[in-house]
Amino acid sequence: MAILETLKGPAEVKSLSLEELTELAGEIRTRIIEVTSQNGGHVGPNLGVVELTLALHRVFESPRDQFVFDVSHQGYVHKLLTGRNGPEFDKLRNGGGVSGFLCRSESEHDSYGAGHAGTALSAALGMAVARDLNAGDEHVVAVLGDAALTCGITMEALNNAASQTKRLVVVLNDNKWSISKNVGAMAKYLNELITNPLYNRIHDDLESILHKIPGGESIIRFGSKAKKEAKDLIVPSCLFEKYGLRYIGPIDGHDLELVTQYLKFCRNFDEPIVLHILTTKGKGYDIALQHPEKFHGTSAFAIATGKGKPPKRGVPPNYQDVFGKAMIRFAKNDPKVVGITGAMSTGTGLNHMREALPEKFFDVGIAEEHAVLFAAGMATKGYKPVAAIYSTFLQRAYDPIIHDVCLQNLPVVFCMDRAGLSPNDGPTHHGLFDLSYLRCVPRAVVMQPKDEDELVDMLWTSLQARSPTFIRYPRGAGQGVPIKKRPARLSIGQAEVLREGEDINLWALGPWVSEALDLAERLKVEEGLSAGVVNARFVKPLDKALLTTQAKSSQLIVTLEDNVVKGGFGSAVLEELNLSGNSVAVHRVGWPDQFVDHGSSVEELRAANGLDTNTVYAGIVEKWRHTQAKSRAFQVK
Ligand SMILES: Cc1ncc(C[n+]2csc(CCOP(=O)(O)OP(=O)(O)O)c2C)c(N)n1
Repeated sequence: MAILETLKGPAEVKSLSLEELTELAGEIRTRIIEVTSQNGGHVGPNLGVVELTLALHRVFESPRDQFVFDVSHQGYVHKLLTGRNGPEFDKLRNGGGVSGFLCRSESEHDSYGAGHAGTALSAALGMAVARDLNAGDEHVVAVLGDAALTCGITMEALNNAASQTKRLVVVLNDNKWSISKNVGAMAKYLNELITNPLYNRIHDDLESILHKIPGGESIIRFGSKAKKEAKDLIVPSCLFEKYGLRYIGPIDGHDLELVTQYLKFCRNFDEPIVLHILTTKGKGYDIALQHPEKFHGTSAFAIATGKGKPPKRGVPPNYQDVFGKAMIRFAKNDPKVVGITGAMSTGTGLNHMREALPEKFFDVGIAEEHAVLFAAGMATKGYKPVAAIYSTFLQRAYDPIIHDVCLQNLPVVFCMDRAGLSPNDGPTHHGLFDLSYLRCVPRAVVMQPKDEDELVDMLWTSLQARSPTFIRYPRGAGQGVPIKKRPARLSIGQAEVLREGEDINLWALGPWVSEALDLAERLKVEEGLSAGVVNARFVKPLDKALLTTQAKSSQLIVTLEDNVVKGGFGSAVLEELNLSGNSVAVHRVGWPDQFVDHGSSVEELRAANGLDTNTVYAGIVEKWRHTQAKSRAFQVK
């Protein structure tokens, strides 16, 4: 029977021989490839950390000792070793299955949840300091990818670590890749650590250095294999040492025994220590090795070919591609238009620009705060920067949005991808808050297109604006409308009436617009109601004139949005009506005041949160009846 199937918990990893562990590593790889080929997921990062994760569980005692994985997209192996190899793993990233990230509510072995990059070192340091205050003796291990070092927060934590605790193990899992090839000076520096002959010279003196360091003897005992094969180094002049952490490595992160020995050494070390391991993204699956960017995170694929399912015929182009191609069009005609991404060129569609106009494309690394400030700086010199950042990751740049873009009134265009749900990724990735967090910022113009053609209009309009603009749009396919040859310049703050209504008016945003048209028709057919539909387009500024007119001419305004209801578009409508003294009934449709789990599809999650078409329809009808009953009661009085 396969070892993985019999494994009851991480403690059992300790009793396996090296041979059995090697077999187990193979089984884990097979399991991950099989499940991700069905469900999609982070294939490459997980195949790259199989030996590391086995070694962590060999050396430490989870959950007593705690692992903090950065992003935690590479946590599948940890899940498989900590009792989650059952049907829940078959349903990875789907409803009823385990999350694609570590999740505190999922297992006691997930000591820290994540999904955004750069959080591990700070959180691990906090845990280590709390342990020290409690006089505890458990270990805390932070596992960082090389790209975590492009995150400002990681550097802030690094600056703080040595002065706060004596015991913290940091594993730097260096595979040279972020999602794309890692960028910037830190990537070059890590490469230098691996290749610089100076360090290799120090390698030769390793034994004498190890004699002077507590625990070093154990590595010497482990023998010359470690020294020869893994370029063992202790580099006093390296960057981490300047920050006050000891540094050891780089070593081969796929040599299980070697990584185990080094982790044992780190475990007994009485200063914060960085263990630098070298791994290969996609290890054990040739196709992933050949296409590291695609297999960082992929949708379902055929194992034999690596190819995804062919797109269904007639599926419209997705918003990301429409955006990326429009960027090329506009940037070719205007030398001031530039595109900025925080390590997400393919996800956002800016990869089109990376290929076509590389001199106008800027990948700043996983550094959203910096991306926004960088854009602001360019805007002061007359450039028209377009920062393409997922809604969820833009949360990280809230202060620069307020302090550096809006307060300075700089014309930065924000293209907020993944506004709405990112179903398989779940709560760390849903973009359900941006309307609430942007609507309150003075000068921000906030909009959402009803389709991909209007996205191009909004981009064009924003590039002409002299103030900050924010365009949000969902993941995936557009509505299938043709893209006009010449984009339209929209009038900022003007909504579009798509259907007139005397009883009810549905004010919808984005994908809800086409849904609202269906709802309006159903209200007519089933309830005999005259329901109008407005493509709101702008959440800020709102089309106040149209809103107040409709507030007087109809009896119910319904708002529909992919944002939390609290503080979102519907709240803006309520506030406006209140300010203008209109007491028309308002019914808000949007996401509830809770974190929305991961699930198989948008439809599944909408149904689970009362947002499927039938429930939304029933809610509108109920509100309408309630409004009528109230007005009848008022007339009787
Ligand atoms: C704040 C933030 N921005 C962007 C992302 C998207 N993202 C997920 S993983 C990843 C790359 C991580 O690279 P690395 O840490 O080196 O780990 P690897 O996948 O190479 O093991 C990025 C950019 C994110 N999760 N969080």
